[in-house]
Amino acid sequence: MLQLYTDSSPNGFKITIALEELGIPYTLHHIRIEEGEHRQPDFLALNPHGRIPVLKDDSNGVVLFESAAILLYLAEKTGKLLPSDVQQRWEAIKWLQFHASSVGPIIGQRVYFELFDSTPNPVAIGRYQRMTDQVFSVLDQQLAQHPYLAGDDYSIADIAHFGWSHIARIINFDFSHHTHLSAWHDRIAARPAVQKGITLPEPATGA
Ligand SMILES: N[C@@H](CCC(=O)N[C@@H](CS)C(=O)NCC(=O)O)C(=O)O
Repeated sequence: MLQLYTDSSPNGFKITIALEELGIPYTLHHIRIEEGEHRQPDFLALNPHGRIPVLKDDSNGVVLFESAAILLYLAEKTGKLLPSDVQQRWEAIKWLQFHASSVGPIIGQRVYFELFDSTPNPVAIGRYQRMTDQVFSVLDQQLAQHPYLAGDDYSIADIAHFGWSHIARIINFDFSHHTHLSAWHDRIAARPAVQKGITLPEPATGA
């Protein structure tokens, strides 16, 4: 059985969406960040960095943190959500890595400076607004040419980016002027597995 430790948040939704898409059984453990459960010794033993999501595979003892690593693991384990053609496969891995290194962290910093910083910092807010728009523009250009990030096939790259675009919509980090990105978002959001995944363990509120 797969054990998923997660909360209602962008990085967590990537994995609930992937598991719902794959239709494989898993046990969901709700780690409540607001209550500090991600800082408890039991959880730190799984991820010393104290972040969700974490996936544990009882069948072989594999324990993974970092959502991109978990998505790759699930794709490899099932042979799904990652194209088999070598060029498209690496296209998907490239866009997955772009998300993990250049999109998720930037939007995460923007969330902090716009929503949570106790002292408003206009320089940081402006910087992360500009950087967010730059990465949205790169995604928009790719999606102007292809229905999905890796080309014709929906893949873990789309799931990774959707985790954060879903939150961006909720908290009004507007990307509607990036029309291809916006249409891609709506296309992904219409998938039944995505609609279920974003409710687990609870729907995000943006609060
Ligand atoms: N790069 C990590 C980021 C994980 C992450 O930052 N998770 C957030 C929730 S979306 C978290 O656990 N935050 C708790 C904290 O920062 O203390 C991944 O992709 O899994």
